[in-house]
Amino acid sequence: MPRALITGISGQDGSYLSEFLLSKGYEIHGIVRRKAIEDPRHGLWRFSSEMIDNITLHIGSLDSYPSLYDCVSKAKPDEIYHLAACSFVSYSMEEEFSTLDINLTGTHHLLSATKANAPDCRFYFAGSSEMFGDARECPQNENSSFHPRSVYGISKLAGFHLVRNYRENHALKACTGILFNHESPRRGFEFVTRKITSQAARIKLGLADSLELGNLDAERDWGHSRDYVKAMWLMLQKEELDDYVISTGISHSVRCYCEKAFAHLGLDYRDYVKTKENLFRASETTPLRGDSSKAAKELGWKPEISFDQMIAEMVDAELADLQ
Ligand code: F7E
Repeated sequence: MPRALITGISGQDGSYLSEFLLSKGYEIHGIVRRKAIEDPRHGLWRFSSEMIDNITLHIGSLDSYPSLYDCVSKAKPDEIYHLAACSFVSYSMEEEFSTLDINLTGTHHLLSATKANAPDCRFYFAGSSEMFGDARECPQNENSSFHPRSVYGISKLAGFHLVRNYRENHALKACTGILFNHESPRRGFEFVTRKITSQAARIKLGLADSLELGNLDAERDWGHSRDYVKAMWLMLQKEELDDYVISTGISHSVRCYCEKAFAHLGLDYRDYVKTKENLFRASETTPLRGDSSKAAKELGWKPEISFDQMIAEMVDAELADLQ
C-alpha cells in the first residue's frame, strides 16, 4: 500500500486529495498543528468522522524543522504533497515577514527533512499562478516569465526555485504544480468565490441584505479543487518529474461570478452587490489565464467540472448548510 504524507491536509485541497488518494488505496498521513487536533470541530471541519478514522495525523509546524523531520521519519512516505502555506494574498500584503518566512523556510525545512529521511520519496510543491503576477503574456504557460505582485507570489516563486534546485542538485524527485485559482464548497470564507456564494445564499434566505466587494472587474481562471488534486497525483506518477501549469484556460471577472451565483438563486446581483474602495487590492495582478496544454499532453489531465457547475455546487452547498 503506497503511503502519502500531506501538509495542509485540513485545507480545501488537502481534504479532496485525501479522499482521492484513499480511493486509490493509499495510506494517508497528514501534518496538522496541535490546535487542529485539540479543536477538531473547527480545525478538521472539512473531514467526516469516518475520514478522520482513515487517516493518521501528525502534529507538526512548518516553522519547526525538528517537527517536520520527525513527521517524515515516522510516516516514511512514498509521496509528499506540500500544500500548507499562508495562502490569502491580501494578508500577505500586511504580513510580509511571516508569509515569506512560513512559505519559503517551511518549504525548505520540508525539502531538507525529506532528503534526510525519505530520499526516494516523490515530492509535490503547490506553486501558484500568483508567481506570474504582472504577466507579460496571456495565457501563461510553463515558459512565461514571472513577475509576482505580492509577497505571497514571491514566496511561491522562491519555493519553486528551491524545489527545482533540490531536483537538479540533490537528486530529489520533486516538482511544482503552478495551479491557477481553484474553488469548491470547502473554500475558506476569505476568498472571493466563497464570500460571494455564502453571502448570496444568506441574502436569499433573508439573513443578509447586501454584499461588499472590491474590484468587480478583476479576472481569474477559476477551476474546481476536485479536478486539480488529480493533477497533483498525476504529476508524481511520471517517471521523470517536471513542473506543470494547471488551469481551465478560461478566465471570468468577479462580476461574472456574482452574476451567475445570484442568478442561480433567482436574484440579480446588481440589487445587492456594493463595491468598497478598501477592498480593492493595492497591487492587482494582470488578468491571469493559464495554458495547461503541457499537462493535457504529458499527463492526460483536463478539467472536468465547468465554471457553471462549480458555482451551482457552491451555492447549493451554502443553502443546504444554512437550512
Ligand atoms: O481573489 C478580487 C481580488 O482572494 C480573487 C489563492 O488561493 O488563488 C487565490 O488567490 C480576485 C482578486 O484569490 C474581493 O482582488 C474583489 O483579483 O479569491 P481571491 P487570489 O488572490 O486570486 C491563487 C492562485 C493562490 O495561489 C492563492 O493562494 O478577486 N476581489 N473583491 C476580492 N477578493 C477577495 N478575497 N475579497 C473581495 O471582497
